Order: sequence, then C-alpha cells, then structure tokens
Amino acid sequence: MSYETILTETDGAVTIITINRPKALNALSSVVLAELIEAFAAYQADDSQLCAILTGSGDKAFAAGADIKEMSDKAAADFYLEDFFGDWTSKIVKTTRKPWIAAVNGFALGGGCELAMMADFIIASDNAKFGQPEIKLGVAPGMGGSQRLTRAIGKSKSMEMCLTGRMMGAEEAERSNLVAKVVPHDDLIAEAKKTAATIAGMPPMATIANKEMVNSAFEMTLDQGLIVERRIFQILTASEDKKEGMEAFIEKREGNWKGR
Ligand code: CO8
Repeated sequence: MSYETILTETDGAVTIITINRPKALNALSSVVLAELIEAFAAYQADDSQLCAILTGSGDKAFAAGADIKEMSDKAAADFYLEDFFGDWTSKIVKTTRKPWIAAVNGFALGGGCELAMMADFIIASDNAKFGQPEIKLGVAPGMGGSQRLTRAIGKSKSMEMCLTGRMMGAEEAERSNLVAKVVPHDDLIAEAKKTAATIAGMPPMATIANKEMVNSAFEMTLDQGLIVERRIFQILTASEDKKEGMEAFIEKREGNWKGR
C-alpha cells in the first residue's frame, strides 16, 4: 500500500508507521488522518502483526500539530458540519485493539501531543518537546489534549501547559508520567522496536486483554473496573495460551503461543 503522507513498514511482527511530512514538521492534515486510519486498520487486520510504532520522519518533529494552513481559512460551520478531526478517537483509538507505541522524536505539539497521548504509551527521545500551544492561535486543544493530558499529568501541570502554551522537555515529561521512558535520540527507533518486539512476543490474546483492562480504568468506577478485570482474567483462563503459559513456566521453557 502506498500513501502520500505516511510510510509503513514491518519488521517481523512489528509495524512501523511514520508520518512523512518533514518539511511541515509532520503537521496533521486531513490526508494524514485518512491515511493513518487506513494504516491502523491494516495493522489491526493483519494477524501476523502484533505491535505497532507510530513516529515522525526527520529529526525535528513527531508532529507539530494539526495543519494550521489547512485550518486557517476554514469556517466554523465547516469544522462543525464535517465534525473536523472527529475520527481520531472513533476510527483509530477505539478500533485498534492491538497495542501501539508513540515514538516521539522531536516536537509533539497541539494535535501532535494529543496524537502521542492516544497511543498505549509514549517512548520519547531526549530531544522531544511536548505542548498544547493552541491558546496562542486563539483556540484550544481539540483532539483530546485537555482530557488526556489532564488524566496523564494532573490538573495543575495540565492547566499551566494549556494556559501558557509552553513546551515540556523529555525529562520533565517522564517525571510527570506523560511518557513511559526517555532514550537517547539516536536510539529511539531501536529502543521502540525492542519494546514492541517484547510485546509482540507475548500471548496475543492476553496482550489485547491487558490493554482493554488498563483502558477501562479511564472509563469506569473502581468497582466496575475491578469486575471487568476479574471477568477478563477468568475468560483468559479458558484460553489455550493460559494452559501453554503455565505449562511452559513449570517446564522452564518459552511459551509457544496460539493466540487464542
Ligand atoms: N501546521 C502547518 N505547518 C506547520 C506547523 C503546523 N502545525 N508547524 C510547523 N509548520 C511548518 C511551518 O509553517 C514551516 O513551513 P514553511 O517552511 O513553509 O514556512 C515549517 O513547518 C517549519 O516550521 P518553522 O519554520 O516554524 O520551524 P521552527 O523550528 O522555527 O519552529 C515550531 C518549530 C516551534 C514547532 C513552530 O513550527 C511552531 O510553533 N509550529 C506550530 C505549533 C502549533 O501551534 N501547533 C498547534 C497547532 S493547532 C492544533 O494542533 C489543534 C489540534 C486540534 C484540532 C482539532 C479540531 C477539532
């Protein structure tokens, strides 16, 4: 499959999707969104692919936000009637049940920060910079920044970030629980691939189940979430991979996963 604004490749069971508009600092246009929807659907549909990485091309940016040039002349009615950028959550986050990692290689601003936060977790290079600078454009986050950033780093820091539009460096982002880990810039993709390969080596059904459980913590009360967790655990005990995993442990060998 060939795309205009993204690149896709596979490395074993790991899919790598790269936003490829380096001259525009990988700004997120409607075309990028449409192509990412296709690429994530292809990843989800391919049983040989078990973890994905999303990154940006070039050394400077993961994505410097939604494409300001595309938005500048658009009327409010068009944003509303098209439900502009309404598909990120419904057609990527909700439909990608398999895991994916954002490998943030530079600026992740506005929609870029919001896109990184849609991933299951973020690995950042030491030159990554996160921010929600929309206020400086007379607007505000529109792809989940006010919600996901606040859940990730708490009200005080999120409010300060949104109200000042300042950027947060990688070290602060790790300290604030926005990112899972920070690695040297030149090692980013290798480290992300290593982590993705570890995940891809896990029993695939258990991987989806673990993701579903953690995500339910954001949607439910503690009591509801604990029930979801227990029920999914109980369902997994009926899987062939549970039998294999426990036998493999006892026999001191690696598991040979069936994915069911
Ligand atoms: N959109 C379009 N083009 C961009 C964007 C962007 N977000 N960011 C950078 N570019 C382009 C620049 O225009 C420039 O292009 P050209 O060479 O043709 O002039 C090229 O990328 C390089 O950028 P700079 O020369 O500015 O590079 P610098 O190193 O000087 O600065 C910065 C880098 C600090 C990242 C700077 O480019 C910048 O501030 N960019 C904009 C960041 C921003 O404001 N992002 C938020 C955008 S709004 C948003 O994301 C809203 C999301 C929600 C929408 C949902 C609607 C419902």
